[in-house]
Amino acid sequence: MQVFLFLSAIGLCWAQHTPNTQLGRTSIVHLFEWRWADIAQECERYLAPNGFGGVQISPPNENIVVHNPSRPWWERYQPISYKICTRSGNEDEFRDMVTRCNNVGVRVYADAVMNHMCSPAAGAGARGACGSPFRAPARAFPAVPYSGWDFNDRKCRSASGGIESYGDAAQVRDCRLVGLLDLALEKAYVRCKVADYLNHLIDMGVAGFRLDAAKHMWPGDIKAVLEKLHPLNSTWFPEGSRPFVYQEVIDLGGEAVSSSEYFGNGRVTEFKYGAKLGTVIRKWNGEKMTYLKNWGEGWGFMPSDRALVFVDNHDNQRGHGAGGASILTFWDARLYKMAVGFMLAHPYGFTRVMSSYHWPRYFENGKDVNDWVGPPSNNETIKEVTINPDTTCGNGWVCEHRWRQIRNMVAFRNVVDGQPFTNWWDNGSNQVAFGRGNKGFIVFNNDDWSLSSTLLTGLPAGTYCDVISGDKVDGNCTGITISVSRDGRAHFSISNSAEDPFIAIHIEAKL
Ligand code: QV4
Ligand code: CA
Repeated sequence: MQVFLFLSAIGLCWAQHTPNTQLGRTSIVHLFEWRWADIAQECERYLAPNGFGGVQISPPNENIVVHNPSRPWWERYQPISYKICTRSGNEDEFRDMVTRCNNVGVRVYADAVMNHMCSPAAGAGARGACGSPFRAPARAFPAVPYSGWDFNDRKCRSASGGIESYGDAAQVRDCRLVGLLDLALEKAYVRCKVADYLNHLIDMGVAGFRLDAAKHMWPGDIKAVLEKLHPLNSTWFPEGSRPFVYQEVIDLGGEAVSSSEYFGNGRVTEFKYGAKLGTVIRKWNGEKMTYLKNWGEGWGFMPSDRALVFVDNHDNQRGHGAGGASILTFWDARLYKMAVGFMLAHPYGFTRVMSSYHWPRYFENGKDVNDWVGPPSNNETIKEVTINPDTTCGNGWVCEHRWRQIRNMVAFRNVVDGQPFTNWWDNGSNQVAFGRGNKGFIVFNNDDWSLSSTLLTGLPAGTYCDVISGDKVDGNCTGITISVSRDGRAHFSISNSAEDPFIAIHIEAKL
């Protein structure tokens, strides 16, 4: 019995919490709405050389086409079929991306939309991005095929057929999320169709899945689909590897569905993380960085080995989903870099970095009326991600993952992987510092006055390059340097008006 439990933990559960990244690569990046051709190049030219573990991609299956008046990003969360055919590219381009990324050790995680198909609100004449016919009011999706029996219309118990109360778990799972036709995942047929789609992606080499709208699916139905999945492609992964699974469940507390119900299937998104970190770094509600001393489970978050964490995601960076106004994004670049720096230095959770595109954000009565605007495009074709001479991105792509401070903190996290959280220091306000064993140390000044302190870093004696203000290039530092004495102490000065009021050093940035 014990042996059986052990084996099933390894075979069915345990492996799905581990991300299948290459050893020493500890973060992934969401390249939101990028084309497969650009991701393939980015894996080779940037992600692999800079130690990124993988990429979360936008949903690869055929979606509805919406003109709103031009095409919103959110049309990709309205499936029409499981053909690999979207504005990001076709199946050949997808296969080429996965192959090229895997060949340089960068994993691909697909955003899997399996809770629903499109909304019938899309009127007559609507089409799929690949031309597949469908009639949503009749529940007809012949390219799968799905028909009326494959949806939860009879099972849902709300008056409108939509989710009316998040206090009722059955409604949340069986009724329509913003009108989207809810799939009957209790049916063997539907489970098979979804598993066939995911297996198609696995066979091409993906390393795992973000399960969209997981809160809206019964954990047992998800489990039944996961049990049908193939092991990962043995060209790149050890025999018998299971796909990494992270489930999108927004649990800020106080609802009928909670994150812990999903731990048996894989990791779960910890939405409290970005909401709280934004509140602290903005210094709202009397929060201060000093309180971050027990960040993690001490703040009521889920266990670290179950959490997928991020400062912002494609929804809450534009007011969708949850998290609220405290969420930090590239629009608040100075505070955002501190938040991402803190996340990547801290041992809690498996970390995902956001990479966005610009949109004409415009608030009316507190709401961004352009929250729907899709990626940079020419006549509906997504624009290429161009690279400027200074390594930033052009054509409207923000590429936060290429910002020096963020890129270097991704490397910091790899260097300190497995090291304990040590040498915490704070001034009782918003100046804090901590180390990761004898491998790395980070100091923040988010107060309105300067920081000037000698702190115990835990690092070996030597001169270190601050990877926030600069880079170590050919043995020299392009930013400020920090001298650690033989007792492991170093003096830090950070002006409150510094462009980036934080300093990070690690043993691979020793000069
Ligand atoms: C509208 C009305 C509805 C009405 C419906 C039908 O708002 O009240 O019932 O018409 O008449 C788009 C529109 C939305 C529209 C809907 C259906 O924005 O106004 O409903 O289409 O036509 C994304 C966007 C949604 C978008 C959806 C589908 O955020 O705005 O809806 O894609 O295109 C909860 C969930 C969580 C979810 C989060 C946003 O628990 O799971 O909301 N997050 C994920 C994704 C998210 C995606 C979905 C789920 C759905 O991260 O990007 O929603 O797949 O917290
Ligand atoms: Ca559902």
